[in-house]
Amino acid sequence: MSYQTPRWWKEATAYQIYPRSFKDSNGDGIGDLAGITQKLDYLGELGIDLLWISPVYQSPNADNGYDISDYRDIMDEFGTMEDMAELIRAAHGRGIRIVMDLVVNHTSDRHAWFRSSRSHPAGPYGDYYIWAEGRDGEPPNNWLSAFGGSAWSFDERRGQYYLHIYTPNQPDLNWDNRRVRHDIYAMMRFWLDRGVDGFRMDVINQISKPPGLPDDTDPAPGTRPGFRFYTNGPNVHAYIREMHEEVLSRYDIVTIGEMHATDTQEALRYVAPERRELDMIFHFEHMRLDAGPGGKWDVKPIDLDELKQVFARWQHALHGRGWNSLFLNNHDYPRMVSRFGDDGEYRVPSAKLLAGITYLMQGTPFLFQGEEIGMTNARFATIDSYRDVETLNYYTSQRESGLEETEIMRRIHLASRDNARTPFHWNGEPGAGFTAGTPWIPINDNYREINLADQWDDPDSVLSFYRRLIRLRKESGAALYGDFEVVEEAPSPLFVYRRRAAGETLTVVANLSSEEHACPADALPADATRGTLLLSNYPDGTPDITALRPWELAVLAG
Ligand code: TEU
Ligand code: CA
Repeated sequence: MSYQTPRWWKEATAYQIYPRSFKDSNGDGIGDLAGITQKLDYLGELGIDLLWISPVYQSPNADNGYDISDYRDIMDEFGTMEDMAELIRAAHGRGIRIVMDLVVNHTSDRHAWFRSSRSHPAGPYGDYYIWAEGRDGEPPNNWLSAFGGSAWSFDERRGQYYLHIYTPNQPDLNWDNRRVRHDIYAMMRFWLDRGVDGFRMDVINQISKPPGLPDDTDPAPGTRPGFRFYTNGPNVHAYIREMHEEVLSRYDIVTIGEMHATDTQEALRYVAPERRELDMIFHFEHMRLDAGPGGKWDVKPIDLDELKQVFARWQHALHGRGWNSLFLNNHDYPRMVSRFGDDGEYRVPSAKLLAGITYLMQGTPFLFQGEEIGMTNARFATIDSYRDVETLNYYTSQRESGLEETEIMRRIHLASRDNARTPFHWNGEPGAGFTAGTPWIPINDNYREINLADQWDDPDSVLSFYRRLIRLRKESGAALYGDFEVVEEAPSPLFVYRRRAAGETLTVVANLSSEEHACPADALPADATRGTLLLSNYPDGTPDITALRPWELAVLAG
């Protein structure tokens, strides 16, 4: 058993808010900061002590706030700087810390830096972005954008191409320019000095591009040209270390880097404390298991053995050497119960089970708004109900290449980011308690059956289970810091693991299938009885731990 240094952010339970869809306080159909402040009591009661709030800065919303036009101001629809100060104050008053989203791989094309860069190439911001000459009227290289088309756009005014890994409205910053980096550090200090408790860093492992911006003639399978060059690029660690020295090390904060295509070995270079870089990363190995050969839209069933292997690999690799984040959904992915569970007959037990197996591993849980009531994917009938730029671009490109409408919509129902972005269901009234007006994106039809008000006093609700789970984790040294071991005697569809700390052992027993399944007695603690049951996802607890019902979860002492 190796040692894990206790830290507040390791023991925290984090909750991601997608502000547009959380709570609208003024009836314009868009969630806002005052709405979040209104719901802090709810979050505190649930057991949340850390919020990650998706971007709230000034933004023209080409990518819902991930395109920032002013880092030092709040988006008009979300409120004012005063509302943000009030939210920080009110949260801190309840013992809840706040992490902002830091989007610094790119800005909006409306940011003052970009406006200046495109009109004054020789001016102070001329080199703030990545500009290059075309090749005979073609872009400088063959890199593709994450959201379709070339990663380069031609700027008439400047007469050059600029790089954008995301939409053309999100030009990539030139991190090789020292002044860019120091402007970003100053902006980070601006927020930390206002009481913010850390950052979730958007695509932070993509900030360093290779010299010469070469063509990618051999992209890794399932990825787009260019991706392998700028993901964990040449200077990324040097820049993050510099950021740590200049900013992060001077505050008691938490940092989480969003890192696609990052394995455990690379992860340790970011999160091993002696490296002085970041506290945690979000990796996506488990979030890519249903991507077929055609990528995220080519959805295939998740292989449970693979999921268990990914979980175990990260638990072992980081134990005693770094710290994990734990999550099964966020604003970019489908709802976890629709994806990893069964959102039909077994929605309630499978939503609980997924939370139980994920958040009892070693790491900091990141709940995504709505999962605590078991919200499901949205299956809007037509494309005009969708808002996400990635989804809309995908629809258009597939129509153009002749794919059938029904097949496109089937894929969108499975994989669209909007699945996670529909408004939170506060109650079963029209508007779902989210808004008194017209919501910016339709509300999922099932809000009358799935909503917080109905679950509040129901001891068997998904919500009540989350309350118990969060408390159990907080009160258990084994759950927080214990080591992790998969119990091999219990093959899939069972997932059984053990957490052990000095003087305490927990066994998590789960059946990830819609059929009953026997659990071998040698996979269970020797004295496993109802008396050792700490948590169950069925109303009556488990009558017999060796005979698991569909999607049954039991957490045992010992
Ligand atoms: O996402 C990074 C990212 O790689 C996404 O493109 C992801 O692969 C995709 O959404 C999966 O469908 C971050 C943010 O989380 C996302 O919301 C932003 O759109 C993106 O960066 C650009 O800022
Ligand atoms: Ca509003």
